[in-house]
Amino acid sequence: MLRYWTAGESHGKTLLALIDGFPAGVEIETDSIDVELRRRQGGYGRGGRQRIETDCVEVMTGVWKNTTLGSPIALQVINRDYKLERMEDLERPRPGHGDLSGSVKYLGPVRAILERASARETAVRVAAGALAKQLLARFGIRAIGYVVELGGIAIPTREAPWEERVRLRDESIIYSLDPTKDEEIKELIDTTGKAGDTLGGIVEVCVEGLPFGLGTHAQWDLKLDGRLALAVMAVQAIKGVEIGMGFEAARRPGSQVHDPIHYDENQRNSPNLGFARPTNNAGGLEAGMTNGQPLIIRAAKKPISTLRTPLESVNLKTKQPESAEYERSDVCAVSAASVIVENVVAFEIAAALVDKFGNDSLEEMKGRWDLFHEMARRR
Ligand code: EPS
Repeated sequence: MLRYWTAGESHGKTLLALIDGFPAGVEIETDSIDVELRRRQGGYGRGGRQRIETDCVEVMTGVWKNTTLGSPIALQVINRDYKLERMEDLERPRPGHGDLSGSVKYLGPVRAILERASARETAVRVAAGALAKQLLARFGIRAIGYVVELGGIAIPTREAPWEERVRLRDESIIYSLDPTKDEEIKELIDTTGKAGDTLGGIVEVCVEGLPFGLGTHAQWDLKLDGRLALAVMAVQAIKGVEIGMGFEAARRPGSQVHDPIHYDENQRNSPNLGFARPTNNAGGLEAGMTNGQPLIIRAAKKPISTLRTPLESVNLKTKQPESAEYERSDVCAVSAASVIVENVVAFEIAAALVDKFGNDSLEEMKGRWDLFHEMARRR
């Protein structure tokens, strides 16, 4: 089983990820993890914190001569803005944040909740996902995340070769596949920020190169769509997840939803084993298993809940009405969410991959991958 936990507070000393069950024999490159960390810090509309931090990963355990040992891997991203001991508590909880429910639940200060609830923690989730991507790359599996809607403005995606999509996404200041929309969205972010308000949006992740049979139909908590939904919903500020056609499938008859099955001998050696599908409304998952098609998953992110023009709240001591607290924050972190969702999805795919092909060593996984594909083609 491949899994991970994180630890760390937003303004604490450090952020940690402890990864268990990562196979031995995978050569690790920290530079490409750092690229993902820098992307997470970017995107138009981010706040002052990102000018303080230059996130980079340190691999603390589980690696020898740049190669994984099969033992637990601890990753660290140090907070430059470590100041937790000097920070005060908050008295007026921010609507939308965990301030109120957390301080009631733990019978303690708001600071204790917000420091861990903050999306700063996603830095190490991205690091864990970026590490998992290095395993996926050995099997030709790759993931790309991009913004498809921001502040109510829809941004078209496009059918284009992988490298072209990566180029467009990296060109866009908000990480969409249509940089010509950047200016309009930049203006919206600027005017929203000036008004002391914040914006949400929708991000999409596409994973290509997936084999048949990751996940299973056999038990509810092992279905891959369920596991992906958990991982994505568990990202701060995510309020909804769709796979493939998503909610739109509920509005159409079956004939306009389900993807017909064709067979094309020429595609026999590709991940779909020749079972070509003219459409991919299922988003690569049927009955909780991958079906050889690309995975398409979307997530809706609510606007950041810290508002410079605050909403009504209550002073927790006096119970009198007062405006909510404001602490330095972002106007919009939807671009960052596209990086985070891409990486948490990558981790779940890697976990499903080791469920199917084992996780002792990369060499054994590869052998079992080849054997499975040979057997599946022979059927
Ligand atoms: C974040 C760091 C935080 C916030 C943001 C995400 O830094 P700070 O609180 O020091 O300004 O910018 O956190 C939130 C959106 C939140 O609600 O807490 C980051 O690194 O992603």
